[in-house]
Amino acid sequence: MTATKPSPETQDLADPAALVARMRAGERRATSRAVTELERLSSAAPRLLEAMRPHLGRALVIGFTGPPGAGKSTLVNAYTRYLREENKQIGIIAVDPSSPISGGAILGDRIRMTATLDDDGVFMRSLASRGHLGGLCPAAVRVIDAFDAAGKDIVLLETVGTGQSEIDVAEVADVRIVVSAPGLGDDIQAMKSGLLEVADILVVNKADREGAERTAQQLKGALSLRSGPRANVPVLKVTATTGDGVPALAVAIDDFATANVAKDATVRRRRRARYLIARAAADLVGERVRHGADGELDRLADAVLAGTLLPADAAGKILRGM
Ligand SMILES: Nc1nc2c(ncn2[C@@H]2O[C@H](COP(=O)(O)OP(=O)(O)OP(=O)(O)O)[C@@H](O)[C@H]2O)c(=O)[nH]1
Ligand SMILES: [Mg+2]
Repeated sequence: MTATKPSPETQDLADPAALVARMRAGERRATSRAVTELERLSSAAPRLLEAMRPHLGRALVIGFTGPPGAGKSTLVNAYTRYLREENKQIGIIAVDPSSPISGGAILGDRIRMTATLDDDGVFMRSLASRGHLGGLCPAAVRVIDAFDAAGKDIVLLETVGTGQSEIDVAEVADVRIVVSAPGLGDDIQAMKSGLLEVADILVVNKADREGAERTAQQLKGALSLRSGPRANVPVLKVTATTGDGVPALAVAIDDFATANVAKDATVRRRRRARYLIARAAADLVGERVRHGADGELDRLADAVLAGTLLPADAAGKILRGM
């Protein structure tokens, strides 16, 4: 009998510490393997995370969110080029809200993120936010850890700003950049409500287009209505396609990080862990409400209909029964 030769995957995973060492030495295949295992939360993931733990906490996570088509991918590409001039090691995570089947946006990102091609200092991974309604997926947090363990200095995280995702980005990223552009119409209205709340820096991209200055003034106007630190959020005009304005954005990011990002890695990583717990809790409650305790749920629904119980109080009852 001949023993079957172990596959490269099995070999990679047999010794997680060796895999992490190879990641840190810049071996792309090793990083790719780790990212895939963590993304899928495979059976190898816990041991891998254990081997990574001593190396976690260095990477700065910068989130880019904003309406579809604002130019987030193009900007991430331009900023990556800038950071590569400074010899920074970069990890990019693009969360694709579309179905995992279409794949269209992922292909588009690859085309726009040309800085990631043929450069060993850049590693990019697209994730589908399956079932998470456009929100960030918990898998993204694990991929951040993989990039961090691989020695990336900066992780750039792109998500489309729809509903849940801006809240998620706010919790996960150390620096939050909201990207808008002229001509997005009603999206500016939407940004005023949700996205503005989470922005550390506002970018008006497509500054080469008519209306960019007006968009910038509108955003400044909306910001001036708030009090406290949110009133001082910088609004920067950028042309991602040419790179105009990217150095000024880089300075603004550095300034923000120096002044506001906790030096203590535990503080930053704790926020991400809290996000993961909250997401898991929300999933559990959702499961329970949808699949468990049908009779109880109907009873509570009738009470809500009768006006004797508020939906939030009904949710509290379900939670206490868990
Ligand atoms: N004129 C101009 N066009 C730009 C600029 N930046 C991006 N674009 C174009 O805008 C379109 C959308 O750019 P993307 O970078 O894919 O935008 P996105 O926000 O990542 O889009 P989604 O990920 O689909 O939400 C592309 O056709 C880009 O070439 C810019 O600075 N000026
Ligand atoms: Mg994009």
